[in-house]
Amino acid sequence: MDILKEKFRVKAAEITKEAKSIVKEHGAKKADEVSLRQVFGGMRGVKSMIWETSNLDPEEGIRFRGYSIPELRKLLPSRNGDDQPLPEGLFWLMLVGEIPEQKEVDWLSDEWEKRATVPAHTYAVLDALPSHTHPMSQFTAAIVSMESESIFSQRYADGMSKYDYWDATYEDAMNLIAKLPRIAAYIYRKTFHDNKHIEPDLSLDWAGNFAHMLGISDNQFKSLMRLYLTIHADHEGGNASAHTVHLVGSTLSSSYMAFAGGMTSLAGPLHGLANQEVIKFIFEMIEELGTDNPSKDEIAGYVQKTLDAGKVIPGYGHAVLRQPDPRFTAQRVFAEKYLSDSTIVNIVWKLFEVVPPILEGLGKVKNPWPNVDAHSGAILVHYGLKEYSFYTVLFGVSRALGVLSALCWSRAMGFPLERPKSVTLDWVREFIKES
Ligand code: CMX
Repeated sequence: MDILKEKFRVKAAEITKEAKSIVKEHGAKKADEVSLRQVFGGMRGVKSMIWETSNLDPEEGIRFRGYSIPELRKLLPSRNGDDQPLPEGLFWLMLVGEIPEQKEVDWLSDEWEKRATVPAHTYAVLDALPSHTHPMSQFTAAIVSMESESIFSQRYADGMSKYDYWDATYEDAMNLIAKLPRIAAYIYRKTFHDNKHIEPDLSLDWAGNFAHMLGISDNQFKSLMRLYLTIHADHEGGNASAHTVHLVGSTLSSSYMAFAGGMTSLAGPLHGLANQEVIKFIFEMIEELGTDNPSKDEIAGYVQKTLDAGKVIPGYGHAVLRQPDPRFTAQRVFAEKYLSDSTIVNIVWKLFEVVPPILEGLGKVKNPWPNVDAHSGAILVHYGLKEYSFYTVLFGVSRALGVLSALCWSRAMGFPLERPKSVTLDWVREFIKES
């Protein structure tokens, strides 16, 4: 058994025992009450699942196993003096709750490299799709096509005991995460660079090699990818992509199917696709205003026009957060260090000054502040990754780390099929009469 799997086995046995006794002794205690507003309003805030890998505070933002992003930037191992953390370290932390040592992270980089070969038929599936297929649809199709390799599905068909589900899920999670950068890079080079692919550099780490295969050789871009793939990894369990993986996974479909479900969810413009929408919005604004150095007044006018047309301002607002997203701030810190002269980054910073008061003025937006998607595209454009329809794939590669480590926990803890209750409007009418 590999070192990470053995650590997970021991932790999971301990926590599962504790969880069982909590439910036995305290199972009747009320964790929440649900209002009709929540029933109609997308279940905001309803406490309804266990998610160990991260937790989101409305004011403070995300903490991964108790650590904030600035803390992780200091504590997680990095590569040869790079000042950004390695996503391998975050995966380790999310899976077993411990900050790994450098040698453990190096082991994980090597382990993922060993598991990274993508089946030939997956490339054939991608090649069969028309070139105008959105990169997120390509990404999802590729993931579904690899279900044929699922160890969980094979072992289940052979009659696996439920006590071994976690083991097969761990194997699938590790294999899938290992392969995602190659698939994503293949989609990018096929769609935007005449199908000219770049061989992996086996001496690099997971994110660095991904940056290399995308075809951007700048070392700063490798560093950015390490940061990017770390901060997008997890945002507790209730967000749409994570919750989808949790729901689909609860049916015992494989990690491949559950993760593909999560990716279809991430591909919506109110969620992960907002990262492409932000850059599209900025490009269209530059075009309409006829300048890449617009004044704050010009930006305010364009924002107002967008709202008047019944559209949202992408990259702003959040279902849980009530402050600027620390993932936005982490990217801003990176950009302040390396990209303060970038025209497009400066537009993002001006939007940060202009948009919140306008959204606040609408009197209905609960969070007028920027989210993670408000900043990411501008940095990518600076390094030459301008094809914004690809951006959500980058988000998806990162999100695998959180949702698949959480799926290992769901399987280890033996969580049942998820099945909340829906009600009809007739039920609501009766309920109102009676209450
Ligand atoms: N621009 C314009 N209007 C906005 C807005 C924005 N950025 N954010 C919220 N609103 C509006 C809502 O559309 C809603 O209007 P109606 O009452 O007319 O329907 C009202 O304000 C109240 O919404 P809310 O309670 O503040 O926000 P929700 O929890 O319903 O929605 C979110 C959250 C993210 C979908 C919303 O803020 C939004 O659409 N933002 C823009 C898209 C975006 O950036 N999404 C990415 C989120 C991060 C991620 O998942 O990656």
